[in-house]
Amino acid sequence: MAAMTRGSSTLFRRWLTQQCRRRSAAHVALRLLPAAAAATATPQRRWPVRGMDYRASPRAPLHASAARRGPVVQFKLSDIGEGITEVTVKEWYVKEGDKVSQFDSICEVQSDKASVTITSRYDGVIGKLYYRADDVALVGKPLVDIDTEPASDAIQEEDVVETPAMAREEHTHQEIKGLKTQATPAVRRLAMENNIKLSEVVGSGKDGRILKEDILNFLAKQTGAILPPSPFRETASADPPPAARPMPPPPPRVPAGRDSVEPLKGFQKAMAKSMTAALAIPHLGLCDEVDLGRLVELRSELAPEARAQGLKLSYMPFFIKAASLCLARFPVLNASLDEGCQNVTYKASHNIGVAMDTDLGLLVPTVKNVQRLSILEVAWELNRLQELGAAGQLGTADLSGGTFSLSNIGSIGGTYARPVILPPEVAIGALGRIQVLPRFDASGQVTRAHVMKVSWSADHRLVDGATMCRFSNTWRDFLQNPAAMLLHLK
Ligand code: CO6
Repeated sequence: MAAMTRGSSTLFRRWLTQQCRRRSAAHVALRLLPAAAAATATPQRRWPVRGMDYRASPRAPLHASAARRGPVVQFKLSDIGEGITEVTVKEWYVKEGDKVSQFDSICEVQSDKASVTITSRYDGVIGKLYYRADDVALVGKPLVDIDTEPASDAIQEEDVVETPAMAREEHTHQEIKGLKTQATPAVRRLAMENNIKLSEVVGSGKDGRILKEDILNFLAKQTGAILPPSPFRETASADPPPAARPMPPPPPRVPAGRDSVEPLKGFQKAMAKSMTAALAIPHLGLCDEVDLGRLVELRSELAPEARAQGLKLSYMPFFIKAASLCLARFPVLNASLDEGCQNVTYKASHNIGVAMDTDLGLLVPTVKNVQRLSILEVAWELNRLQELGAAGQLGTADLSGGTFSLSNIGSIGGTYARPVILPPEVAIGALGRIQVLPRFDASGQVTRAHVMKVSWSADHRLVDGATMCRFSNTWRDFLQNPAAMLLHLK
């Protein structure tokens, strides 16, 4: 069997290289397309970004006509969709007195569903900010005043444009003295804070994009400062194993000896809401252990090759794909129950939510249609979601539509967990850390096994223990014999 695993892994490796090449080309094309579109778009264009609701915001014809005379335009926070009525202002990219151009990022706001960048439709000067960072801003209420330029032909009827933060780079084209500068809002902010004009900085990124390093270098040249080492993340391979990760310092939030009361906001508020709803679900629990020896071997062969193509191949894509193969056999675990427990909907798509530990708290972005994806495609998608999660830029589309979830608590060192179902889903699995432990093999000899504990929770109104156990056994078998998954790959 080991020989079979090795033989099939060679085949798999060849196939992986092809897929990586194909994927890289597609990835580049996808990234270029919107940028090209942005460069040629008229100012009126609303950006077609996946997952956002593009319903027209309330019109403000007064602004349009008044702005042509160069008045102060009062931006109101317009409807973001999804029934969102309030957002938290995460960060301002401008301050009062700043000059802004169309498409410049003004601020980033956070709802309980997504992070959204508000961009300017006007050329002008910021007159007033109605909120401070961390304040709660209300939909329909003023967000910012802009003294528009009399000659501005950019006046629109809508108050603000909302774009999901994940698409920010596509909105950062700016014309300054005839030169187009490209930079992310964070880089613009850094420039702004240091009174640096982007038009004076030479960008070292793709197509002349200005990077954070360019700003720091510019600053260093101006001040003669010595730069610290690049703050950009090392590759995944340089990460220490989970158990060896240094403990992050505790945030100094509560002054010693004093209680502090803070309102729940954003994702934390959403977690409180969904976990309260989860209390209404009678959970059944089932735990088992999986010997991942062969998967550990297979991944160690494949990961360097994937890494060479710019992809981090962790264990998760295998766990996710194995779950999807099992959901095809046990569709009741990829279903939802209506409120009165009268009907069950069996979902056609395997949209597998992955619990993610981010600076904003626990988020569960979903890898969509896993039933149609290869393990490699799942890995690319997971990489994308992790990057967005790390940057606090996951949008509504990525955070909704889940049909089943996995929580890898092992990646932060946990061994056992009791996962809580995310309604309207009916099942979730928690995965512990892979430990090297002694186990008996088939001939009764003690061997080194790579053991991972898995804990499942299912909605007992719909799922019985035997079904959950059969699902778990099938999932375990796929992962104990990963070569068997090859037979199901398309
Ligand atoms: N064991 C051992 N090693 C692991 C494991 C386990 N379970 N999981 C990941 N890793 C390794 C992984 O292979 C990487 O190793 P190298 O490739 O050699 O560098 C490394 O740890 C880092 O992996 P990473 O976390 O970056 O990627 P992965 O794809 O495994 O996981 C993720 C992605 C989004 C799941 C993860 O980053 C994450 O956020 N995990 C925390 C999830 C969480 O917070 N769950 C709790 C939710 S609340 O469920 C809950 C019931 C309660 C407890």
